[in-house]
Amino acid sequence: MGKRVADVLVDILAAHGVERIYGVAGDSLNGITDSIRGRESMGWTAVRHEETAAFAAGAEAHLTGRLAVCAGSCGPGNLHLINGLYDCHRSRVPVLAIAAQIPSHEIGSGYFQETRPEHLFAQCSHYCELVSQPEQMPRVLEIAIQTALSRRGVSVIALPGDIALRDAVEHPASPPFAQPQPSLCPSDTEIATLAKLLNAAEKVTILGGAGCAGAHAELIQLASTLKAPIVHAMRGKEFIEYDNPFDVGMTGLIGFASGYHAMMNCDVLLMLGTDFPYRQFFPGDATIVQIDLRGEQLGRRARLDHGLVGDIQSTLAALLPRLTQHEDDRHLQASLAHYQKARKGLDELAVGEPGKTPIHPQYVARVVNELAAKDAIFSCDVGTPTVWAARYLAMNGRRRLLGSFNHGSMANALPQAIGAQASHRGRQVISLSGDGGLAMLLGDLLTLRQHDLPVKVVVFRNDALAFVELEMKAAGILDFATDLRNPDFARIAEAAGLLGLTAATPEQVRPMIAQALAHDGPALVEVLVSRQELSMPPTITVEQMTGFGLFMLRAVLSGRGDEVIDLAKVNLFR
Ligand SMILES: Cc1ncc(C[n+]2csc(CCOP(=O)(O)OP(=O)(O)O)c2C)c(N)n1
Repeated sequence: MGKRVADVLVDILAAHGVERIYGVAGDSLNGITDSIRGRESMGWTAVRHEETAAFAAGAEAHLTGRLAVCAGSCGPGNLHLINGLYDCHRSRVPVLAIAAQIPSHEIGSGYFQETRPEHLFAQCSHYCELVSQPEQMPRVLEIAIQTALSRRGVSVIALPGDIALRDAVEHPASPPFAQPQPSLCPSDTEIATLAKLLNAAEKVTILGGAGCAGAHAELIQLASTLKAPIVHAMRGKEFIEYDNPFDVGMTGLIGFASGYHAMMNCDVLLMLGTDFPYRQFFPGDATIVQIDLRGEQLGRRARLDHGLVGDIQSTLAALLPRLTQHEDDRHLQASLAHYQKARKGLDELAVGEPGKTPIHPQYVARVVNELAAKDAIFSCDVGTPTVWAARYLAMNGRRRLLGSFNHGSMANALPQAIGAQASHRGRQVISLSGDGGLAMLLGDLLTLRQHDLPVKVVVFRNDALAFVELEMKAAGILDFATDLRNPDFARIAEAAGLLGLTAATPEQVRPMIAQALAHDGPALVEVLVSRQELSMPPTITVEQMTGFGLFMLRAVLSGRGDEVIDLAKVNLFR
């Protein structure tokens, strides 16, 4: 039997090093699943919800830098991919989505399950095309792959089930070539101008993001030459925080005071490969310089004095020889001292006071950090788990951290852990899940057993959509609609074939997390944590401050004065 279009598709993916496709099977995907069946070099990673497939593919692509693939059957099947694909696209990871389509001759008739994937996915992809005849293959697929890799984002091909099963037309596929890795550096004149500016500056602060990946040595040398504190954005954490004597933590809505002050007190702010989004956390009167690989990012978040296009590693390598060593380190020392104080304050919150319940979630994150492997891969749910990960997980250059840091979607952590573990069987993978987040894609707990993925899920069970509750309070609104009436997650885990544990007291946290990490298989530890731990930004705006005042007033008037006391106990400005 000759090759079908689906065979050509799977051949090409395999030739590009794709080892698995995440998805949920369906009639319109039969050509593809049938082509995968029996292959050694390609597997089908069945999940229980297509959104999980997209998040999992995104995690794999983030960790490997290579193409990862997900698939959904026609209509609702691929529609379920969409939120995960938005996340992949906004995180700029190379993912190909195969959106199966209804029979080609029915398109336009309002047929059963008919949707228009080319329209649906247009906004969350760089390339999105319908394959309406076999002759388009393999070219459309090759363009989709190359676009996802070179523009770093999502490509979608909509493939009707009948076309997938048709005989392929003999068009030789191009063999995959090594992806180009150009260095991009600002012009000599621009580098000279920047060097002059920095040499004359007294108080420089660096704000680094994910664009600093691969430039650690240059970044540290830059900070050392300029005596500059380094603040990092959340996506920069895994690339910047480690082996970094200039680290002063984070700023922004989930950051803390030292990062905030280092940014606010500088004369020159140097933004390196970051799309840090919060305008209110930028200094008003400092000179701001931004360097980014993509020109369209320049000036997007803050008023700029200078914008340069270049990759961080090449740009810093060109800049460093032109810089003079700064001797005055007062700004650096003040920022580091502030960081130490902020760190101490955060660490003091991360304690398990014997017998005191509910447990501080900070303590849980700290214990996870202490017990996790040196090369663990973490994922954290949007909500307070992201705050705890930002504050208590220490990166070391080998650990990795996954989250929904640009798209901000709940329920990301378990699916990302699935993608991380499926693509890195030997690594320890830990999902820091919210109870709301876990429940949202709870069905995919079953995937851990289905594929024997030894993911460890730590559930911050606070019986609330706690982050939203905090936002309500900050806005002066009484919290409402945020209660969660939860099941016993440990028993659900047990029923799903996982080790399931519940830590109800601080004394149980460490041994249970240790037990889960040592367990030879998937495990879930739910920890009964406090709902009212404030993960406040380092400084809050006047509107938010007014909000907190308003909340307290309303709480008193509605007989919830005890909460006011709880709130008052917390130092908002740590
Ligand atoms: C898909 C989606 N729905 C809603 C939101 C709004 N939202 C942000 S955080 C959050 C609460 C998360 O709750 P949970 O997972 O229990 O974590 P917690 O903050 O309670 O620790 C919600 C509803 C979102 N970001 N994404």
